[in-house]
Amino acid sequence: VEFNLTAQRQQVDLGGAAPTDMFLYNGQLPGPTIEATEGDWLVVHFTNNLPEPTNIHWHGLVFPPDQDGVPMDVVPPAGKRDYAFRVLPGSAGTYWYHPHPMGLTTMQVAKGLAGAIRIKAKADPLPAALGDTLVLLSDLRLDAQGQIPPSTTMDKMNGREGDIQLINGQRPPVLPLSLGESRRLRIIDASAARYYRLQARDARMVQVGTDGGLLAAPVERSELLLVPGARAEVILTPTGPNAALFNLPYDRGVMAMSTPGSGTMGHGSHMMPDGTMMTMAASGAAIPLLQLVPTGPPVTAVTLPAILRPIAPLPLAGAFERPIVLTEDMMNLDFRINGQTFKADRIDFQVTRGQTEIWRLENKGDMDHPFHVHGVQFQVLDRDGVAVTPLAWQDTVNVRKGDVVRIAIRFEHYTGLRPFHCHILEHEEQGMMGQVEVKE
Ligand SMILES: [Cu+2]
Repeated sequence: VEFNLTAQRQQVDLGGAAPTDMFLYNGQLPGPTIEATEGDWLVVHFTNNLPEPTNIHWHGLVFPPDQDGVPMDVVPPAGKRDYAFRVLPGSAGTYWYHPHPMGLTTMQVAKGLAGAIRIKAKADPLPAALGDTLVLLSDLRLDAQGQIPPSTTMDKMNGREGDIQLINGQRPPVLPLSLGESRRLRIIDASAARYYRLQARDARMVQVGTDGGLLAAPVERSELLLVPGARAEVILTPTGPNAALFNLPYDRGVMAMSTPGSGTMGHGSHMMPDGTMMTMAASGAAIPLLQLVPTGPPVTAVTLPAILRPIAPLPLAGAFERPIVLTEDMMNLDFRINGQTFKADRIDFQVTRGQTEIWRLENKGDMDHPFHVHGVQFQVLDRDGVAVTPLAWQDTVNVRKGDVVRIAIRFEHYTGLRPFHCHILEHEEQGMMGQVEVKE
């Protein structure tokens, strides 16, 4: 399956004071959806028409490291390269692509570079009558001139959130869906820092998939937390007249400025070098993300299969438990893994191909961090000692402030270097990234 992708600078009329200077794939917001079937070879002919280096990371897919756009492996302005890899059998699911160049990722994503990847199954257990709708969540910030401003110091601390929440580049989106009619949604959090605490109102939400494809069985959800980089597949069915998908407030520990002397220093507050006090920010209001609008009379819901696919637990006997500690240094605005900020020429540790390890992710900071590993799907074992169910394949897991999350991880197919990092892009750029070498 072949695609041509060009990253280009473009003026787009977003209804602001002036056309907005954006970076887009093939002139589209979001970029074109890449579709393939598990087992296919995927070939992408990429051209960089941006005025700066860029590359493409295929978030969530398992493929050789030399086909990954990792921070130092960039395409210069006016440069071209092909990315080619086999989409492994068993990897049907929802993925996405975005740039990952050293120090430039946040702003390139903020300016519009992201797109969805749909990997179809050879035999899909979900009925085709459910449809298949991509929901790519992103956000946008425009200044008074209608432009996308550079990140502020606060963004570097909290991660950059735009105040305009978009679905598939649109606002406010509607989904035609009649009472009782079920729709399969593949939801992608493609924002640089925004958490989505999704709640269906006047509608039923059943989760059928995570980052790495389908769950073993459908699970009914009253809410679902999606963190930057992560995906979920859900079946949404309107049950009442005001059906909508809402985004509820979630406290991920972001800081807000307060006037000097207005509060007392406590857990979660920081005095900045200029004397400004930062304290935990209050969370916002619930906002409707997606309205479900009936197009006809009520219909009978499609029955979901009770079993979707088998998921075998990774073998844990004799697995090495590796401590990975996440910390924040607010004074220096850096974010660390095991006490160190990212160095491109440092290998943080080595693992053996095919051997399962347990990574013990401990967040000693005041903010949540969504932890992502390139080129692998892992299983979350437990959170603060409590088993996480159901068993699922993930490449991104939220490590809440104060939490210990243990994951079982096995690099099965390829050797080489793999980055792992916080998917709040500013945190990654401020150092919260490392490299594991997978060796034979
Ligand atoms: Cu982080």
